Amino acid sequence: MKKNINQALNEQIALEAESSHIYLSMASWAEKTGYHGVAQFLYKHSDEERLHMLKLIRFVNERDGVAVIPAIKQPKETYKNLLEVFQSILEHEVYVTNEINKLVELSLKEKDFTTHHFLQWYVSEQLEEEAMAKQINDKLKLIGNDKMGIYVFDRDINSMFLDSENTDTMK
Ligand code: OFO
Repeated sequence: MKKNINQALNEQIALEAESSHIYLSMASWAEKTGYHGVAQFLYKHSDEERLHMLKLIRFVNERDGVAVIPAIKQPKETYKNLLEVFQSILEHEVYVTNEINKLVELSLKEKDFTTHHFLQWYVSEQLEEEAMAKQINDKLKLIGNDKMGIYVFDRDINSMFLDSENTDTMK
């Protein structure tokens, strides 16, 4: 594996680790605030980001690169409300998608077709994650400050959104 590809993949490993950490912090905030459904959803989302990191680590090592296990900075601890949480998630996922696109571009430039093929899984995953984050934000905007709406949202978020999520992360 070329050095610049290895380095770019290591940066993505760090970003997936950071994503997992951010969602873990959000999950903990939601749990403490009484949004138990949202907490469960975010704990699961954090676990998935960790699996995305692992998938990259294993790919880099299998291809004779060197995967670097990153230090992770402490994420934000408190949020104003659920809308702030899910708007941050949407912004973060859009950022991650841009980073994946840059990696895809680099793999093509370097004619590393194996890495290019491997990255297609991340391209699809980001498409799903951005769409889901956008849908959740739309719902929360409709609900506004309606307490009953928030109660139902928290109760139903896992059945509404987790079932459709990708479950073949490690394939
Ligand atoms: Fe790793 O899937 Fe989003 O960030």
